[in-house]
Amino acid sequence: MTAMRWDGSTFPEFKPNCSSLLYRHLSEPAFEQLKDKITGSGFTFAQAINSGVVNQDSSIGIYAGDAESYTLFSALFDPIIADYHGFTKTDIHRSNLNMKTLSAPNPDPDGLYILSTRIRVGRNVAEVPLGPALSREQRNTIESQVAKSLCNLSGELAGTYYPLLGMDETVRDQLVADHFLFKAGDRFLDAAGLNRDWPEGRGIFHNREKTFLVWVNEEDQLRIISMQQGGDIEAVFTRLVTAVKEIEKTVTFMFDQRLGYVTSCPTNLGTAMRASVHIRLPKLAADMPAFKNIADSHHLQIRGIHGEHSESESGIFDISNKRRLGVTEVECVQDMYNGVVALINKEKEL
Ligand code: ADP
Ligand code: IOM
Repeated sequence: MTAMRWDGSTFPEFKPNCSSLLYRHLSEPAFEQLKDKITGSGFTFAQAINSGVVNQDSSIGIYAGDAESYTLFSALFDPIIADYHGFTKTDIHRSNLNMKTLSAPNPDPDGLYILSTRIRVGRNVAEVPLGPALSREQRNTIESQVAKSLCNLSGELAGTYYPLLGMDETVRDQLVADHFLFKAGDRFLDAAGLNRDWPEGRGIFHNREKTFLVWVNEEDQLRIISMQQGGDIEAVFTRLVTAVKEIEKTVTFMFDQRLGYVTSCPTNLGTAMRASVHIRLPKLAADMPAFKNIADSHHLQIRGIHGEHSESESGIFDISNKRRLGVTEVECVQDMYNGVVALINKEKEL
């Protein structure tokens, strides 16, 4: 796989229909100030914004290669972070994993709208660069350390690690189609340097029921996932919190006092949590302005049925919390729950 590259020496050209946060916040003076900066792990400003320059349909378009990227390139990261999360320079990350403070009873006990619920967090290992700046050896070491830690989990979390290298293509395609595994060849990740040496160093761990899964070395080094059919959000959250606490006993994650868990994409900073439902809303789908209005007022993001950059099918959408930094984990799930209740009420009304 050869990633597309732009040479980074002159201010990038943006198409008239480009609406990425990179386009919105990259001024010519900021570009001149940043273009020759390079982090301690050798990550350049051109690498940071390459994805958004070559993929002009990016929603964000910028990636960090290490924790230092967020300070060295702060003239661009800070306004993007403020725009996406509503998080300013004086704000501080907050965490709350206390299930008792969440109020999210199943919003669809009869199973008329919600097909499945999924909550994931992104995590990266402390003391090494993030995915876009990792060397092949560093990536492979992370894979073996993380796989070893995961294989020691017990009870409901016990499972098996399946490396992508050597995985049968039909097995892999089925895991992707069933929404368990990340897809190959994502052009946004490719241009961010996240698909180098593919498929080496990547894989998926899951328990027997596929209700607890961990992606290894995709956009983040770990994506810890809890998911199941139906709308029992509290059960999904409880399993996720248990799993994260267990993994933290053996793997130290990259963490920053202000920005929380450090992730390669600024949208995932803080909690790195995306709580979503796959939900059937055919009537609202026919009235997108009303749909978007409810989504915006509840800080929700609307994705298609195969995740980011995919389309909806048969009136089914992926609805999740948008803000992840400056809000706690409980608030992320509460945002999703409150919004989903509002969407179901509107669908019933139509
Ligand atoms: P991420 O959630 O890690 O940001 P994506 O948006 O690409 O990444 O989603 C990854 C996969 O998870 C996709 O196959 C998507 O359809 C699936 N997915 C997301 N939410 C749900 C859900 N509530 N139920 C089932 N699958 C889901
Ligand atoms: N998180 C990342 N995959 N995404 C925001 C890419 C983009 O559209 O810029």
